[in-house]
Amino acid sequence: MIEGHKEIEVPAGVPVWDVDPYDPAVLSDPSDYYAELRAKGPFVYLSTYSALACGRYEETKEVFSDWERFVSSRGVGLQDFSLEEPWRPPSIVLEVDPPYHTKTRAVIERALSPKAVGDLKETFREAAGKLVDELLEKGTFEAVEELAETYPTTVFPEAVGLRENDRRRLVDYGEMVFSAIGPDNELRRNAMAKGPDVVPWIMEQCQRERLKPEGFGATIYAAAAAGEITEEEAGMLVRSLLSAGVDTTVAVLGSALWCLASNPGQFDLLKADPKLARWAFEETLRYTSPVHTFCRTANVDTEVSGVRIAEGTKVLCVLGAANLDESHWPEADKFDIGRRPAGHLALGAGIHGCVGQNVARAEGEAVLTAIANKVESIELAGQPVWRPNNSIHALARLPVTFRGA
Ligand code: OVV
Repeated sequence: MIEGHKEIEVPAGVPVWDVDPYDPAVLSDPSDYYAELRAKGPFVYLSTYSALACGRYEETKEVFSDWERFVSSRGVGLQDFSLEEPWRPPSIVLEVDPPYHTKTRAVIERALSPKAVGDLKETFREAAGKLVDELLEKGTFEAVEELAETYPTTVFPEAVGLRENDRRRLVDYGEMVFSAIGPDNELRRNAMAKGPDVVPWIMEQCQRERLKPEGFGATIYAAAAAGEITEEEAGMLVRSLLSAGVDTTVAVLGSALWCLASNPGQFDLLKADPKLARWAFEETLRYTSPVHTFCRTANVDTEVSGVRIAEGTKVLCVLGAANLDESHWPEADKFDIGRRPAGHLALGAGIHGCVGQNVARAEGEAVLTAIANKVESIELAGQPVWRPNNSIHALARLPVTFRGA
């Protein structure tokens, strides 16, 4: 066993590479690793982890979306749940396959439906306008803490219907679940050390009586009342919202600000037409891939692009590399809000594609529209610092200056 999964042989024709994709230095600045991964071939064998990795668009999409051959029920990190006990009871939507997945996915999809999210848009816009006004007042501020973390941890717990909010615990739980999707390295162990403080609080907030009568949580519990799922399953689906809904949106908002601050020409285009906010958000997803890597596990002996993949093989699907693949994206390394990057893999693909994407887009559009309408210029006020995480690509610090009209 290596990192909780079966040791595999190097498939014929696959280059062996000794890079550690989970080295904090690589995680903080992954573009050379992404480029080399794509250049080496459709797959590489990572000797550090005895796993395959792919970063070209076609293969990454194929492996990531084929749930029959490449299952999620054996874990979407390096650990194979059929061989090792996971750190928490597995997610009943992320870490399962059909037919069970179909049932839980339907419930969570209903809770986060376009209609449910549409009803929140005005609240999201108001919150964004107010926050951007406050930041304009400050002028120079720390955009990760004061914008990227503040905004989602204000509007999202409210949308879920949490009676109690604890920004720090929500952010720390996100850090834990996303670092868990990786090897047992120092990053993972540091994140896990917060478990005793954070996990009981999170589990408590998932209970029916801790949720308001309106919100995503209430809709999920309504499915339990209707007999579609059990109360326990409802609690687990609320846990999924709290697992996946915070660190992802924190990451993308910080990265969007970074993209606009470092590409003033693109910010000018956004200002000239604030309706481009949704495309600026989408291009930020493609360009920065807030979830950089998730794994799948081959559940059968199979073949992709002529490469034999044995049952039990862990495949790192490097979404961040696929989203910058120059053979799929013209001028892939350019942040271009005019691009309309349909088909990017930042929200995954196939049956496990991000179920919260309507919520994420509503948050992103609200914030970017408020910025486009109110802010005259965005400038970096210091060096951006990245925050290495085993599956999230996010900034730790981003000092910026907003100037108003
Ligand atoms: C880290 C993550 C992503 C998506 C879903 C979940 C967790 C979950 O707990 O369902």
